[in-house]
Amino acid sequence: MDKIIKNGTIITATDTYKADIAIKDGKIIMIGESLNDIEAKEIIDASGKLILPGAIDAHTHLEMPFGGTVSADSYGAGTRAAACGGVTTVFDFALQKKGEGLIQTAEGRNKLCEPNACVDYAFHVAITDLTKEVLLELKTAVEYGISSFKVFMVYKKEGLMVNDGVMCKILERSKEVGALIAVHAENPDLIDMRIDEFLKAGKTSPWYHYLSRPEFVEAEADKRAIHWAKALNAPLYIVHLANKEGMEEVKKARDEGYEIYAETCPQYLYFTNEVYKREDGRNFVCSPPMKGQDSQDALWKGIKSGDIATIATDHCPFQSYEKDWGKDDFTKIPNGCMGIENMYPFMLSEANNGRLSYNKVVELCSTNPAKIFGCAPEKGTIAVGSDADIVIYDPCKQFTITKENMHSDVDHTIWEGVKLNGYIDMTFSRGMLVFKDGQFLGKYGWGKFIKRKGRK
Ligand code: DUC
Ligand code: ZN
Ligand code: ZN
Repeated sequence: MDKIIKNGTIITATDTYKADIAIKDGKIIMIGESLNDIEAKEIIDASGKLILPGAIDAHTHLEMPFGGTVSADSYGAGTRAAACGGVTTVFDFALQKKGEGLIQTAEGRNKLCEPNACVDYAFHVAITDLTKEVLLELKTAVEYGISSFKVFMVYKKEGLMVNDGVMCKILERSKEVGALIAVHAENPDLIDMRIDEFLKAGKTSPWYHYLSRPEFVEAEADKRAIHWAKALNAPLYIVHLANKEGMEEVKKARDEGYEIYAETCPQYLYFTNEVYKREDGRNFVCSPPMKGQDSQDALWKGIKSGDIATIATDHCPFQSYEKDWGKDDFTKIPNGCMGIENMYPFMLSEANNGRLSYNKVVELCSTNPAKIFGCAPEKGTIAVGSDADIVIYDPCKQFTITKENMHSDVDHTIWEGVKLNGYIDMTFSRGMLVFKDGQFLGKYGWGKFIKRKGRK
């Protein structure tokens, strides 16, 4: 054996039990009550610690051209921060350029990602130009191992948006080929109209970023997306759900038996729109924006009821000087925040504080994304035969997030000063130790592209 992790408490989405784990060639080979007779090159004592599957961040934007710049974490830096936050698989968004094929888009991004990734990764390709060829290629892309695609209902001026007709065509085709469509739901016409009014009135602070995209702007698009998915009986995944009315619509559709998945992000579970009144409010500018307390409460309720399927980060950070472009005009602030290193520790700290169970955190941050996006059971659980993507968590360690103890390339964090009850001790990616006691120990280029299964 390469490694045995002894004396820890294993947490999966369904079970909590004490056992030892034996690892060989990057896989979990054995799980047993006490693997004392097995020889191993290394024994890791996890007494008093929890052993969890590595998290899957199913929503990142690494070195992505956006907002007049490129998001500040490269594939190397972003996946390094991921490893240090217990994330062992990252799903990045690859934006299709006009005229490009879907596999071509993914392969283009892979050229940047493969030499640098510190953890395993996959791509959702964002469809921005639906030609006849692209419609046909959806099938080939699923066979290639890319089984999820994104559509934007916003970013019209930026050339990323698809209209309702295109969205419906994609949804219909996704059903035929066994793909899952993820949607960013906000209403662009309302946003543009409101931005125009605010700028004309000289209302330029980050608070007006929120007011240009308030609850109802997101809710309308959630409802529209769900309406089309229901009408076509196609599965749908709503990314970064942040509002109460949308949450209620998801719940209603799910209660009616439709396959609708909702993802939310840690920033919506911790911060509210009050952040936009702060001096550093521009650092929190992302889309959709943080919403009011009622929405945050509804998201937590959705977690409890099972109507939130996953937590992911929408990690898309920008440096302070880039955020400062919008000091006097919120429309000039590049949209996006950091979170890849904070998601799992934050959610686990909430579990440690009794807000939800550790099993539920594992389900939301690891098992569900693996199942929904076609990479279970290799990813997303602790089981014999699964990849040894493992986090050892110390529930007694107290941790305060600060820019200095983070591992991304960004010069600030919206999570500055947040205190966590419990923290990650170690992260293993396919059996290799990539994080220990605050230090990144991984390797650039270690991460592998994950070929995923389609839905049938
Ligand atoms: N929202 C952001 O805030 N950043 C990147 C893309 C997005 O949809
Ligand atoms: Zn988005
Ligand atoms: Zn996003």
